[in-house]
Amino acid sequence: MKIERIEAIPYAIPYTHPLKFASGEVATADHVLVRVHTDDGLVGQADAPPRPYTYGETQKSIAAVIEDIFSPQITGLDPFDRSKIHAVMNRTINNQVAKGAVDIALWDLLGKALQTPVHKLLGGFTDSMRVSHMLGFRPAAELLEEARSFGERYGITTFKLKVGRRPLALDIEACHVLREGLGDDVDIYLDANRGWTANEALEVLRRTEGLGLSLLEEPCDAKEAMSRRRLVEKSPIPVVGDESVPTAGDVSRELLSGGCNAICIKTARSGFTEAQQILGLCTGLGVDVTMGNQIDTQVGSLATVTFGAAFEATSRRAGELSNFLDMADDLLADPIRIQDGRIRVRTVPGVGADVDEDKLAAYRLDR
Ligand code: MUC
Ligand code: MG
Repeated sequence: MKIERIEAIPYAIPYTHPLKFASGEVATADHVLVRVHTDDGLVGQADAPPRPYTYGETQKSIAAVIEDIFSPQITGLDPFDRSKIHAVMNRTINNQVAKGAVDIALWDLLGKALQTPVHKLLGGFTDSMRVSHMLGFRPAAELLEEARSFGERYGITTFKLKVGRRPLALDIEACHVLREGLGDDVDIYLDANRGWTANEALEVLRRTEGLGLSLLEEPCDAKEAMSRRRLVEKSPIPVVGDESVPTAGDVSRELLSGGCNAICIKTARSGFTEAQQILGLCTGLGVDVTMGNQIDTQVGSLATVTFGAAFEATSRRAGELSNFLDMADDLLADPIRIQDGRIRVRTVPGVGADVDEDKLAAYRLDR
């Protein structure tokens, strides 16, 4: 079997409720659907969500690097020769989201070729993941209403609150209102997307003491290494590296330099192959991991479930899997259902993210 070509299809689907956070805002899913075709007619696919404010990639840059650089270099290779394919792609530095999507599309292809669900190829630990819902910037009362309604409708009991605002009192109030309104059994954790300084983050930790917040993600810029290390040393809760750790090399640098002591794994920027390397590194060092969301569509969320459910360490915590609920529509032919706070893996060969071709035709931007 040989790779015949790689397609990078740009498309746009609006959000009904745009997500706002410290580093940006998403009002439209302006993503790229990546398809790897083989000479015997198999197609593996994956979703690439550009996040220019996080990694510098755009919809156009992802489509261009895949079609102009990766596709000609990879065409003719056997899709089972993943190390060779990665060595070829790694000649181009960065472009993590483009590489991640090609990697997931390759795994999808292998699952189809082997007639096996990819969550089983990866590890097959369990068949579903608990869902964590991400709460964007909104007034505290609206946040509580949103969390309550997601709890009632979907059985979700874990919430990640986007913080990193100034004045700090906005986020501090939101933490208090959510804890008081949701009770002690709900897991609440924070993600500042580098919005604060280390000292501001420490002040927030002091002023939310006793609320039982479980994690603090990317509180300040990890490049400010000295103050970040001081924050990690003083924080009573784990400090999670997210956008500072897209690769296994970044993970080892940040853990060794004390820039974080827990790691967010995102399949959208690490694919399944590098996500496995990151997971191995963390498991070996005894570092906790979370399964994050890059504001994914249903196609992307299914990739996260496929990976997260495959391993014990990634199944311990609820994965961030519900951003797609705020989109006006999606490409997935058989929509994801959240039942009792969980999303199940697909038991079909591959990742199981089959796309509705009529919807793709309606939302694609290249025709
Ligand atoms: C997150 O966890 O930070 C926001 C930007 C991005 O790249 O991912 C999201 C969520
Ligand atoms: Mg984050």
